[in-house]
Amino acid sequence: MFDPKDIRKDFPILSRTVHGKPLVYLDNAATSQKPRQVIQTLVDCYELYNANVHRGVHTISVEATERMEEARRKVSRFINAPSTEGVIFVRNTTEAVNLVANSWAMDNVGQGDEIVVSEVEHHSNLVPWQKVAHQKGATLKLLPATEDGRVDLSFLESIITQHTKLVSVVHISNMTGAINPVKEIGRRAHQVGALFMVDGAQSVPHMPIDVCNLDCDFLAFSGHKMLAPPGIGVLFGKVSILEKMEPFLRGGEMVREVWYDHATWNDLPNKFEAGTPNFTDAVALGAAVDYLDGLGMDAVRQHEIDITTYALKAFAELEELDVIGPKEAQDRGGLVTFTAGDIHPHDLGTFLDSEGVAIRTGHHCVMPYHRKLGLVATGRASFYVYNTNEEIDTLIQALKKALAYFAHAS
Ligand code: C6P
Repeated sequence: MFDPKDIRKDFPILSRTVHGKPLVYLDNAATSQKPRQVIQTLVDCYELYNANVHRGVHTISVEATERMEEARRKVSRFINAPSTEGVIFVRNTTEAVNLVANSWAMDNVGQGDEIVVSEVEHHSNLVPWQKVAHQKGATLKLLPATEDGRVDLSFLESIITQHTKLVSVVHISNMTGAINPVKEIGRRAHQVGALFMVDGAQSVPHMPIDVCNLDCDFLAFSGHKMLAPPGIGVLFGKVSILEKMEPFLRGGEMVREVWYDHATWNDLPNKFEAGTPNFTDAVALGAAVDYLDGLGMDAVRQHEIDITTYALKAFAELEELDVIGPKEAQDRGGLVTFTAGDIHPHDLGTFLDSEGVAIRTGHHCVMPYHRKLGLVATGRASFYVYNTNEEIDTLIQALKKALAYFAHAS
C-alpha cells in the first residue's frame, strides 16, 4: 500500500522546520530529498569499503568494484536495458547529452545535416546541439509545441526529414510538465534513419521506463532527481551504436593498451568512464533504485497523477493564477508551473519560503520557451513520493496569503 505519510518517515530532512514552520518541500523537479536507506548506503561506502574501483586486487577494492557493478545491474533492470554494457555512469543528464553530442554527433553530423530538438527543451538538451550545429555546418531545427506545451505531432513529417541525423527530445518537460509522445517521435526519427535520444531527467524518476519499448537509441537521466546523491547520472545507449563511438573523455580506465603515441579502447561501458568513477554515488543510486522498486514505479506514477489532480483543482480555484501546460494530470508529470499576474515569481517564492514552502522560481533553464510565451520567470511546485495533499493545502494557503499581501502592497 503506497502511503506518502509512511514514506515520509524515511526522509530525515522532511521533519525539519524553515522559519519556524514545517518544511513543505515542493522543489523535487530541481532535486529530490534522500531517504535514510540511501544516506546509510553512502555512510557504509565510506566506512566499510572505500577504495578505488576496477584497479585493485585487494579486498576492499574488489568489494567496491562489485558494489558499483551491482548498482549498474540494478539501474539496467530499472530501465529494462538489454545489457549493462549500455549503462554508462556519468555525472548527470547534462553530461550524458554532452557525451553524445561530442562523441557521436561530432563524428556523424556534417554540413547540411539536421539535428532536431523541441521548443520546450531544457538548456541541457539544447546548448550542446547548438555547438554541434555551429561547428559542423548543420541546422538545428525545432519541433513546435502545442498550446499546452507538448511536442506537436502534426509537425513530425515536415521537421524530421531525410537530412535529419539525430532527434533529441525531452520526455517530461520540467517547465510545462507535459509528457511528450516520445515513442511516436522516435518512430519518425528511425523512419528517416536518424538516431533518437530521450532526455529522461523528469521521467525516469517518476514513471516506469522501458528503453526497449521506447526504442530510444540514447536515454539520459540524473540520480539526484530520483532519491540518489548529486554527481551521478546515467547515459543509456544501444550497444551497437556505443561500440562505434569514439570516447568522450580520455585517460585512465577507458583504455585497453597505451603506447606513447596512441592507445586502444576498453570494452563498454568502461570506454566512456574515464578516470576514477564516482563509485560511492553510483552505489547510492543502486540503493535509490531499490527504494523506488520497493514502492513500485506504477504506484509512484499513480500517486503523482493523484496529487497533481488535487493540485490542479486547487490552483484552478485561485483566479489570479495561470497554470501552464496540459489541463489533465494524466498528460503531465508531477509538477505545476504558474504565473501570478504582475507578482514577480521570485517575490512569490520568497514569501512562500517564509511560510516554510519551497518551490522553484525563475526560468528553470528553459529560457527560450519562457521567452516565446512572453515570460521572464514562472513559479513551479513539483511533487514526489513523499508529498501529501495536506502539503498542497499548505501551499494553497500560503499562496492565498501571498496574493493578499501583494495586492495590498501594490
Ligand atoms: N532540471 C529543474 O529545476 P542535470 O542538472 O544535468 O541533473 O539535469 C539537467 C536537466 C535536463 N533536462 C531536464 C528536463 C531537466 O529538468 C534538467 C534539470 C532542474 O528543472 C534543474 S535546472
